[in-house]
Amino acid sequence: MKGLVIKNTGSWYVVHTEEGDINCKVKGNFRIKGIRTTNPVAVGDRVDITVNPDGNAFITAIEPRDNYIIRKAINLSKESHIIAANLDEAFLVVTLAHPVTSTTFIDRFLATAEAYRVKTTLLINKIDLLLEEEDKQYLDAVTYLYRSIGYDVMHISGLTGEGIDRLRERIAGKISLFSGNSGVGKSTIINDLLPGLELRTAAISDIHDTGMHTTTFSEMFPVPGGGWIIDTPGIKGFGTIDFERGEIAHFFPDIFEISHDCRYNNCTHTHEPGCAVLKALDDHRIAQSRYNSYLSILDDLNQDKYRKPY
Ligand SMILES: Nc1nc2c(ncn2[C@@H]2O[C@H](COP(=O)(O)OP(=O)(O)O)[C@@H](O)[C@H]2O)c(=O)[nH]1
Ligand SMILES: [Mg+2]
Ligand SMILES: [Zn+2]
Repeated sequence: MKGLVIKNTGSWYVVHTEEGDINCKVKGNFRIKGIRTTNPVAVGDRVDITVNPDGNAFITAIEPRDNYIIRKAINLSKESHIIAANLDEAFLVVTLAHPVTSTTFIDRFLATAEAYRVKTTLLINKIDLLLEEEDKQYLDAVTYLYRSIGYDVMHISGLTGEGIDRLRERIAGKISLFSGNSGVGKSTIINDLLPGLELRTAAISDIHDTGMHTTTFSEMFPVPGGGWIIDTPGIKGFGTIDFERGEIAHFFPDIFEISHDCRYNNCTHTHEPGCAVLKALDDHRIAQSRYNSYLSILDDLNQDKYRKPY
């Protein structure tokens, strides 16, 4: 029987089939070549399952994935966790206030999504809180920056419902991943989109004070009329995969475009003479925040190098 993996609780997978949702275990070895993952099967996987006469059900095969997104484990075990597979689109929920999402976080997410070829839209939530002229100008600047790079940017409020109808149209019939820091309003937005679901939402103070949101299991919810939403609770950092030093710029479209004019084709855009990126930074044709995010990934690689045991 064919099905769709809609939940992963660690040892069990819930598979959605025409005969209902079935709890399954995994049989067989589905490791991705060259990557050690904590979960061989991921939410969003299209699978074959077999139900034994004793009632135990097993996932026996996974269809090839169109794409997938991986997060490195927080520890140094070099293991990765597949967050979700077969995505049509990712929505990164960010807030400019309460809490502030850092541009580094945004850019690292976008770069990782570029690497996996997952189309990403920025959802700027809690715009009901941006009332001062200064806040509005900052909203405009952030919106302009990411639109000019080529990303879709939507302004929404999970609280007032502003922009939610447009978002509902966008996700119709698609598999959409929602991600973002804790407290930005993911659950609130998903509840707006899927009435009746009633995911737990939390006051920001709760999140900080009680250290909740410790589960990292993704879950898929059906959209009325077709499509699925994938919620990724508790994912703080996102990415980063094992970028190659010379490859990082490929995933920053604004930097990549200009890097064609660098004198050396192995330019890291940090110190090299004739670097078009450094020149563009000087001329404000590349945003300092984007360049800083680029450097932060480069820096990770340097640190990793020192950490490796050879
Ligand atoms: N002012 C305002 N608060 C919001 C909005 N969306 C969510 N919140 C609040 O932000 C807090 C965190 O929301 P939650 O959905 O739990 O965030 P999550 O951790 O990303 O799932 C809750 O107190 C929500 O009521 C919004 O658009 N405007
Ligand atoms: Mg939540
Ligand atoms: Zn350069």
